[in-house]
Amino acid sequence: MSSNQMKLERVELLRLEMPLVSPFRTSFGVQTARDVLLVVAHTTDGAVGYGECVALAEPVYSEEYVDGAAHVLEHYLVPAVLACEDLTAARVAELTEGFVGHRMAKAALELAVLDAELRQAGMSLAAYLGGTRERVPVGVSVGITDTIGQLVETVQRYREQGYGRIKLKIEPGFDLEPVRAVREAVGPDVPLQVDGNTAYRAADLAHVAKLDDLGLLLIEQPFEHDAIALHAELARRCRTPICLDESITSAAATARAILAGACSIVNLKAARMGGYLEARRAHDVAQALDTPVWCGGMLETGLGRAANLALAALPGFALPGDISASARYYAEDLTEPFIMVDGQIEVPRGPGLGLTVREDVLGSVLTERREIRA
Ligand code: OSB
Ligand code: MG
Repeated sequence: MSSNQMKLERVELLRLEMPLVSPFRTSFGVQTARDVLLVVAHTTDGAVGYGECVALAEPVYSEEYVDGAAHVLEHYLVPAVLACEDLTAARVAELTEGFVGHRMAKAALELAVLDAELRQAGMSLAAYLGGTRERVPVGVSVGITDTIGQLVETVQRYREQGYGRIKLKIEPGFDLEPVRAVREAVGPDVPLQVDGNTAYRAADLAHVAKLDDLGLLLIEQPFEHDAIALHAELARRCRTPICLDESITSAAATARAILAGACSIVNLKAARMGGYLEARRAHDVAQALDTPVWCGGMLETGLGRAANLALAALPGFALPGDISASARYYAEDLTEPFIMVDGQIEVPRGPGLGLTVREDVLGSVLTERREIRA
């Protein structure tokens, strides 16, 4: 075996119930806690790696959901990888490509193997991916509220905490008026963007295009994931850049969306496209097409956020990411807490994800543990 090749001895699937500091409402519904699935890879040499699966509890952001991800990992993906005698993270995608879809589950497994590989090699994930920055600018994603007053108050609280860029979740019935109220409250210079999470339909085109008057940095995914032509038509009607999230399921999908004129900015989420290695390829495609990217989030714990910070250290990440400080999500994070300084968070430099799991916190939120052996 060459030096970076490994064999897995066992894989643990951990389920955690992490209470959120405040409910997070999108057009998909409300989340009050994060139902986290962690993949822990143990190699025969004693190396350990962690991968956080970002699938939500219900199949509303994409077809994946956390019970389904746990099932496909236990019965299909993990056995395929456990059987490999000369494993590297780069091989996980080919070992599991016979199983269709399940990109978030595959991404979590690949990340666990990659973390183990890099911890063994003493290299950080940022260095492995080709990150060039030591800290990255971040923003905050603000959920839908019952009243416009509550939204303005929430945004002002985040502004006081130092968040430079604000993203507002919108849906039909909660869009022009609340966004205009926030714009008036924060003034013309604060970078503001919106995210429709696929809640709008073709008949809403003219209405969505009215967001163009609000001085937004970008409009994220108002229409369904496969509505490429519709997003391209919106882009023709707006000066505001259109950004896609749910549509971007691979590096190839990144190229297709950009070349179709459906977006001029891309929200990169590694898990949505099957892993950090595919996300790196999507970043390179976007760079080749002169299209800026930024790093999206899925309310990750510190482990998933460490990986996102490493990705966001790449040169094409020209806009602040949805990578907020630990305190925005969890009273007790799974890792040492991430802190924001001057609107930026430091990229971890230790081997692999570069952080340790706080076993006391893990013990207090653990709801289920399964082990799969070779
Ligand atoms: O669309 O970016 C999204 C959370 C869950 C599902 C989809 C999205 C989000 C967020 C959270 O916006 C951003 C974050 O993790 O801070
Ligand atoms: Mg989004």
